[in-house]
Amino acid sequence: MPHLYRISPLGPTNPTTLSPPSPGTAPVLMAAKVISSGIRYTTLPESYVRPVNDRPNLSEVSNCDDVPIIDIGCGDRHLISQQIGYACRRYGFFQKELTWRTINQVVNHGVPDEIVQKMQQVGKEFFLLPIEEKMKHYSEDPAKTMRLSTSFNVQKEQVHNWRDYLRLHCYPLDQYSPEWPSNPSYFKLTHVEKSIRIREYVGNYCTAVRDLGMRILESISESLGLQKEQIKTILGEQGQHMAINHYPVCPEPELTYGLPGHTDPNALTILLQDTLVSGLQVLKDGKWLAVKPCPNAFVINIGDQLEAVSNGEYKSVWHRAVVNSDNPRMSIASFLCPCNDSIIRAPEEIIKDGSKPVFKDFTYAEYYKKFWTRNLDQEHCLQFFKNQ
Ligand SMILES: O=C(O)CCC(=O)C(=O)O
Repeated sequence: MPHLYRISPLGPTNPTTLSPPSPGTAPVLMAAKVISSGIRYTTLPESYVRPVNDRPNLSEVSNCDDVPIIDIGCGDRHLISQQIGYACRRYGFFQKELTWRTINQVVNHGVPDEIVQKMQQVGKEFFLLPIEEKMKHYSEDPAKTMRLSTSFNVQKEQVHNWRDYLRLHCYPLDQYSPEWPSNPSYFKLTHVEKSIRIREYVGNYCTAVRDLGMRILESISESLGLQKEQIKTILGEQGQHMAINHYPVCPEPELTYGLPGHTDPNALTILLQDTLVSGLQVLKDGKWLAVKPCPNAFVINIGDQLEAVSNGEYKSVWHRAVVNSDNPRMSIASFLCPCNDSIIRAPEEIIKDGSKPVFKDFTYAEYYKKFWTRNLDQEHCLQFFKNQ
């Protein structure tokens, strides 16, 4: 049966024929909810236009020149944890009045170039697939473990974001990789070979990034004066998700976001930026600053769970993605997420004598549920879990 997609409310008002009918089949009138549909927009559809007081003001954004760069492969554990601690505290704990939160970049990270390039290739090729192929994976249900979607939370939000994304659960690999898309196609490969290839490329990347994330968590633990394994123990058997974000060329980038300002609900995010096209911005002293892509580096964001586990000493970073009218942009975010049943609680060692922990105890499942009931750009979700 042909797939018929309605554009409303996410796209132009009239459905558009995007692909010619295949020989011998009925014409497929198709228009997609996603924005990577092949339509070249000349104006921004109404549902993406932000109110005047909530626009990116791109001309006022300057470059962030001092994102700490940490050589994670230097072999000196003590130095790494000192640098991570410094980066995490720098504007978070010691200068609490500032809104700059914790973001840093790691180089010499041990994820081989070839694995990174293949991952980027898969991401790019996926979003170049014909719309009908991509839409096989479309869903607006955040509970799905593999889905193509758009914006952020289309069922809840008032204004949409100029982003499509493929979201994959990645750990345990054996459990989730069989449900990943078996396209993009690699020339001259059989269907079976193709699906092996994508699973191999993406799977290798996931494994390498997970290993990097675990090493960073150990350093973070040590930087807080805790045992190396302590934070990992609190977080339990961590899940891992990936968002391959695709931001198509946008006709009016001043009027919308790829993703509005938010912090990540998970523990740690390992972000692979597009090497050529900028778009990531972080909040510092109440101003948005652009983080230029740094070759061979991952951007590391502290997420809400590490803010809670560190008793608010390390802050989760406010960041956003802006779009542009010249080039599409891709970013690949890998999220390490506590086990659903883990009790998120700061260890006694880092709670000052006699004081109440900053946050109530909660499970990650509770937090994640709350996170998805909101719009991305609402009040910080951690506020709901604060001790009075
Ligand atoms: O595209 C980016 O640089 C940021 C992506 C992001 O914030 C996210 O996926 O949560």
